[in-house]
Amino acid sequence: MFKGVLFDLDGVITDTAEFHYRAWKKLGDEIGIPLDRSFNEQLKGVSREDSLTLLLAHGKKEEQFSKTEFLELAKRKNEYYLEMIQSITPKDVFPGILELLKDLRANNIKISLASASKNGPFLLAKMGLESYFDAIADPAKVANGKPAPDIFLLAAKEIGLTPRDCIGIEDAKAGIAAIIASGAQPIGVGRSEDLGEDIPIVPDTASLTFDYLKKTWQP
Ligand code: B16
Ligand code: MG
Repeated sequence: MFKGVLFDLDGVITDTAEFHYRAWKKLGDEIGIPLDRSFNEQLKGVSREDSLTLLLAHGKKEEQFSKTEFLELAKRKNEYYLEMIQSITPKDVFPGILELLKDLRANNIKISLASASKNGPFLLAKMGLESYFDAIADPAKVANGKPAPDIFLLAAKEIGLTPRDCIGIEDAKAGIAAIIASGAQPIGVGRSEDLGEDIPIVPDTASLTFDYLKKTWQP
């Protein structure tokens, strides 16, 4: 049986993936780089700076901004995003997640956050979920963002486990790749067209029950 679950946040615990999209879209419109939902799939799970690099390349404007301007754009996107997430409450936790966290705790399964977001601790506090988490891996402490395994390796380490004893849950292609590279077993939330045909996928978080996790676990 698995001993730990490594949770992505944006798009798995709550719908902040939508806010990230809207904040990037607002910034993109301002700098003349229109972006749609299909391109946005590439940004999911990817760090703020790496997302901006992808966005500028998408608009063929990589050369147009100095380092200082680049950092200003990343800051501006985060300000738009922060404005949007102020109103998040416990009611915004996705269906099934609270029950799953409670069941995991009742069964002595360790819970760790493996989010690329520097806003993760703020969001968990807003949703009243902090006390369910045994650890929050700090994305500022890892060298490489998703799809590299670093954040999942750290999330497992911080609960005293090897990723081989853990399930990782993700809504992003880069995140699934990161889970697989870490050695943990992935479960995707979303569509197999986006996340892969060869892993367990649920269409939404309501299907993420403790029983489902036990069923997908391969010793
Ligand atoms: P921030 P996750 C990721 O969170 C988001 O999916 C991604 O869109 C975002 O750019 C990244 O966090 C960094 O977030 O700008 O708040 O530090 O999906 O890994 O929980
Ligand atoms: Mg995500």
